[in-house]
Amino acid sequence: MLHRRLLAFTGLALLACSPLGFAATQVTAEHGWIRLLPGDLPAAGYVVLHNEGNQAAVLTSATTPRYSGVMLHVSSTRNGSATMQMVPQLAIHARSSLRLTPGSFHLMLTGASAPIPKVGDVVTITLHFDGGQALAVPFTVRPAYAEDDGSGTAAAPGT
Ligand SMILES: [Cu+2]
Repeated sequence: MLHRRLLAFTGLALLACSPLGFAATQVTAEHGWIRLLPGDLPAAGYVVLHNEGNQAAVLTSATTPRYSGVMLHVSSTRNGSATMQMVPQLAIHARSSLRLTPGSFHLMLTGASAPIPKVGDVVTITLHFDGGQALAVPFTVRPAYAEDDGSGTAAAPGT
C-alpha cells in the first residue's frame, strides 16, 4: 500500500522534471546589447534574462550567424588584473533574473562574418536552454565606450 503510494509520488516528480514541463515562454530577455571592440578583438554580448517559471532554466549555449564563436564567459578580477573564464552553463533560478553585464557574465563573440556587425546594427543571438528550448534575442550593437545603462533592445518576443 505504502509502496504503491511512493511509486505514484515518484511518477509525479518525474513528470514535473521532464522537458515537457518546461514552458517555451519560461525565459524572456530584455536589454540585449553588444559592445563592439576595434579590429579583431572579440565583442561581448550582454542581456537581462528573466525566468518566469517555477523551475530553474539553464542556458547551455548561444549561436548566431553573425559570429562563428559564441562562448559563455565570466569576468573577474584576480590579483588586481581583469581576467575571464569560460563557464559551461548559466542557471537562472526559478522566478528570478540573471544579468549579463560588463565585469560579470557575458557572451564572448568571435569570428564576425560578413557583413561585419557595426554600431547601430541589431544582431539576433539564439539562446539555447537545457531541455531543447531556444530563445531568439535581438542585441543592439554599441561602441566600445558604451555603458550598461539599460538602453539595449527592448524585450524580446518569447519564441
Ligand atoms: Cu569573455
